[in-house]
Amino acid sequence: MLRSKKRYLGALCVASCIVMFAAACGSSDNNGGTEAAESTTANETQEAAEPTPTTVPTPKPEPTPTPVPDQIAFQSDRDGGDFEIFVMDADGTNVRQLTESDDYDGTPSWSPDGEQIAFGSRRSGVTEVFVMDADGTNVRQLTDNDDYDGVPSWSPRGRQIAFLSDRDGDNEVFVMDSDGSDVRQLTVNDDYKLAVSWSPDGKQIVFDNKKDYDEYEIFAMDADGANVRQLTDNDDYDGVPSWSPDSERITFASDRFGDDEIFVMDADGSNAISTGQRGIHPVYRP
Ligand SMILES: [Ca+2]
Ligand SMILES: [Ca+2]
Ligand SMILES: [Ca+2]
Ligand SMILES: [Ca+2]
Repeated sequence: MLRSKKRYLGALCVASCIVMFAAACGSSDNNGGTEAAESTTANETQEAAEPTPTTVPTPKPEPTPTPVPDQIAFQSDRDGGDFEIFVMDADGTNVRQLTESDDYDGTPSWSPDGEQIAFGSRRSGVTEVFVMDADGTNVRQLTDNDDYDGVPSWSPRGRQIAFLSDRDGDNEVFVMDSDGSDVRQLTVNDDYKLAVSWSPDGKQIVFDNKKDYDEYEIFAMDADGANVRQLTDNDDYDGVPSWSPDSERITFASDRFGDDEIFVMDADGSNAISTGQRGIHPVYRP
């Protein structure tokens, strides 16, 4: 009984609202107020007995977004000895240790969907590229040979991983599918490399290349290794490049003015300017 009474009152309220709205819109003469009031009373009784109109829009509750805090992966030897990989919320809280080995674990790279982390580890004797789930479980070894393989950089769509390997005697840029298959060597020369970064649009890979320390220069190439372009050319250090989110700029470190400073240039190497800030290893926020 109580429920049917509530339903009745609810229908009554809806009906009167509709009628009042119609009356306010439709009445144009001076007696409208009185007439509207009268007809409201009459219609209330009549419409209350009829089914509740289905044209009244029912406001849908807005879904409440679940905030996922920005996270940062990093390597640290805070426990002494070898390095491990950690993840924290971007405000420095909620630090979790992801690796636990007696050897080097470092250079973490997030998969684009944030579900996995590629990294370099020396746990099998020489540094190799590994992948783990973002909680540190399900570790898979992607490279397995007697030479250095490290510094992985995930492609923007997550299908491939660029990395450095010295399997031909010095570090070169390689690419493999994200399951470790189909390894391709992209650069061939006698120089050493420290960093590799895939452009967010997927089209280019930038890397640094040195003949000796002072001659580190930055190069870019198409993602298949073709069309290598030298972007810097001077007698000073230029290294550890990283793409802007729109793939149109590159940030890097250079000591061309004395100290290591953070620079920015266009993707073709033009318009290189110093930010005036000392530092190394700059990375744009995605
Ligand atoms: Ca370790
Ligand atoms: Ca190896
Ligand atoms: Ca080589
Ligand atoms: Ca240089």
